[in-house]
Amino acid sequence: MQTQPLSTTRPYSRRDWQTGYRSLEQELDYAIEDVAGEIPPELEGTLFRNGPGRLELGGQRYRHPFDGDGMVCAIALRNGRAHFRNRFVRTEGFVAEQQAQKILYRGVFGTQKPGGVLSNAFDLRRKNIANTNVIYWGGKLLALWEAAEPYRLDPRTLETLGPDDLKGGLKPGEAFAAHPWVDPASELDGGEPCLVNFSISPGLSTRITVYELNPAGDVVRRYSHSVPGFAFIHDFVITPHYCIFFQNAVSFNPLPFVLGQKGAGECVQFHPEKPTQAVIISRRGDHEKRVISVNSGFVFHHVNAFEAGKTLVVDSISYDSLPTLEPGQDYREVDFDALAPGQLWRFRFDLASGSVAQQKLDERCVEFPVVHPDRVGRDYRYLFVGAAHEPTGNAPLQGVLKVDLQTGDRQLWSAAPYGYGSEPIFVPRPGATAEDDGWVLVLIYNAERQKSELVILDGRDLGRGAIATLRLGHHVPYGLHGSFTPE
Ligand code: 3ON
Ligand code: FE
Repeated sequence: MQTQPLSTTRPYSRRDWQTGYRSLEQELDYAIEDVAGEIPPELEGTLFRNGPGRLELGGQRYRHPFDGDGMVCAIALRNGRAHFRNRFVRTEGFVAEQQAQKILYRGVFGTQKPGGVLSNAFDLRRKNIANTNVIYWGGKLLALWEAAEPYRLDPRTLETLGPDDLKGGLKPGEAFAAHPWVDPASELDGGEPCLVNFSISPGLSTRITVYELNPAGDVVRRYSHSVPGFAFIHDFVITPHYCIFFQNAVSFNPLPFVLGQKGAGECVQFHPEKPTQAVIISRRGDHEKRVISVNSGFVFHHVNAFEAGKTLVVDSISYDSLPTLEPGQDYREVDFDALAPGQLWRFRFDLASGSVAQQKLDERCVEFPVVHPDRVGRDYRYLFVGAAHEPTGNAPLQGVLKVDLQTGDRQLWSAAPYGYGSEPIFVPRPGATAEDDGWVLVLIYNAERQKSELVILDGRDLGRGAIATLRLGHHVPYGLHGSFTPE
């Protein structure tokens, strides 16, 4: 009898992957000349991306990349040519630390000030690091971090203009989450687009505040609800009539944070045996709230949601468990095989009966989903998502998966074995009618060159491979979210 050897070959190497977690200290401004293939001339606008640009300071590494200082990249595409620019967001804390050249603030995910527990105990201040998303709305470019106010940047130079209170729409101390959605045709605004975002004010009970902004950037509606217990809600979803929040089953023990032993984020514990509370808030009238329990696993990101009669359909990326770093453990030494992958799920909430049906749509490890901007909150056919190379198991993102929710067809574009992925962005082709007719833009870290490249794919057929590869002259550390604006 023949036995098959256990396969030890992987499409990735952890050593390679790690090299993407280096700070990019330089701020650059140059025309991208090294282009393979052709940038479609109709693809015009600017891709903005945000993420941790600095991962250490004063000889001390940050404990977690989510503590890294926000650095925004802008790749402008015009007439088939491209230009790169990057700048750090000069938040108050960043400027102070830049001057001191040492860590002055504790990070939410466990970065500590030098000097041990004693110098960290009872320091409950938070450094706004503006590192999670960047959007262009109401004529403003805003860098977002979910625990504080947005920072406004000059869209041409990326120079930091300062904190922004949305023309007084945000009260002092109020946060603005990093996951706004644009409702492409808001019913309460005569079909105009409307940006919908939220803030979480955590505590013994949690206040969820929703902000709806018109295209001029005014907060035209704001409404709040309190839910019992602590909440860690990173993202949400909208439909024309509802906002839906997944209040993951977590508890918070502030003691190690207060005593200077852990970051606040490290004091959040996930209880997989307990259900998530799906908080469904009406976007109109008196904004009534409805709560439905669902066994969803832990959800950071949602894909989209839509209404089908009395059913609310929510598509999300779910984890069976949440990773925790052991004291002293380096995040770059992660054992991918020991962690739960993020997987695509569909939840159907029956608003009449309060029952939920759920279904895993795919086994593959995925993160950072995106849909056509005109399909946000509407029944939709296609999604694109950052994906692992192999169809099962937990692994770093190395490509883009396209899922046809109508036929079940899937297409994977992979940059393995040397490419490491990030959030794809879908840009519709001007004048197109088909939902997948556009381009998928994804920043890939190429570990062989130790530099990054922007890959442009054809949304209709990922199998065509890169239409264009724009090779940067340096790396960009693995980022979080971004957006494309035709301007
Ligand atoms: O103390 C409370 C708990 C808490 C965690 C309240 C709080 C508001 C201070 C808080 C803060 C939360 C923050 C600041 C969250 C920031 C999250 C962040 C920067 C990123 C989240 C990313 C999520 C995912 C799923 C990333 C995936 C990345 C990969 C697959 C790697 O390529
Ligand atoms: Fe996110």
